[in-house]
Amino acid sequence: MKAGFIAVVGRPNVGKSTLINKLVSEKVAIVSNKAGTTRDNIKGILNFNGNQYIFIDTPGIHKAKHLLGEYMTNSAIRVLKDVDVILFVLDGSQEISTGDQYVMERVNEARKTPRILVVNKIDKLNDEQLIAKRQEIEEKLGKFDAIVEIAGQYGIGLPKLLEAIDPYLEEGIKYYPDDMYTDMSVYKIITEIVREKILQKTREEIPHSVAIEILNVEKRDNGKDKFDVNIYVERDSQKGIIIGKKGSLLKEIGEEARRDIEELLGEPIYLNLWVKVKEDWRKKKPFLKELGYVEEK
Ligand SMILES: Nc1nc2c(ncn2[C@@H]2O[C@H](COP(=O)(O)OP(=O)(O)OP(=O)(O)O)[C@@H](O)[C@H]2O)c(=O)[nH]1
Ligand SMILES: [Mg+2]
Repeated sequence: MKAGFIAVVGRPNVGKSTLINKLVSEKVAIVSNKAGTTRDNIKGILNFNGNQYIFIDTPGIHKAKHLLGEYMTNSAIRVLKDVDVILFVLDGSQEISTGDQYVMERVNEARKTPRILVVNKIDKLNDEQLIAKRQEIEEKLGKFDAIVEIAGQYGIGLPKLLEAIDPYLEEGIKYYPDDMYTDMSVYKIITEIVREKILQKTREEIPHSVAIEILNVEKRDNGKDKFDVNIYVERDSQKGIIIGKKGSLLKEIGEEARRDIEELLGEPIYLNLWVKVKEDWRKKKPFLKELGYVEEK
């Protein structure tokens, strides 16, 4: 029996959350094509071949422009020193950028932690491009304890990735029960799924301007709990967009979120969504605290 904590870091949108969902075969982390989808560290746990792999999904590391962004980047950086190994994930289909180098600098600050470079999205590369990518990595990022090429979304390269992680797991330890695949609470699952649906159905500034909070939970005699959920946006105009024509978009968000939540919880629920405006909430510390976007001390 071996076990270990594995930080999954990288710049936004490289596919960290998609990879973790695939590894644990459950949807623990929400995913979208918008940078900045993940806002907190979330654990995804895989028990495989007698080993326990505890993956920590983190927000994309970037130069923050507001308090929420600062919290997000700090959450990712904070775990680097406390894990057994770091997976530094790159989008292999894009040129290595200053954004990736910024992540590399943060990884280098956690000097003692072993690091594996994960080149993701190789489904988009041909053989020639892959060879050029290897060269580019050596020139721009230097050496790693291991380099693994994968396409997380399609499960390509994942056995090799687990093999590369194995040497860094600790002998004789197990941290979580076998049937546990995440550390997320029911509340967190609900708010994250609602946020995912909004991210997937809106564009531009809306995905980043949304925060979700559970207002009220009512136990019903029929066993179906009713959740009242607030969706906060920063402007009146955003409220109109999320509600949509005659409430059509909000209805769609609610129905899809409910279906996903019921599947994850294994029981039916009622889900009521409300949209409220809270100006510039991303810059307001007390509100960020209320939402749980505060650093654990
Ligand atoms: N072609 C391809 N696309 C992928 C792959 N993995 C992820 N993607 C896509 O990349 C986008 C971002 O995926 P996420 O998993 O949300 O990325 P992330 O790194 O967690 O992003 P943040 O949470 O914003 O930091 C989504 O549109 C995914 O479908 C892959 O292996 N191949
Ligand atoms: Mg993510």
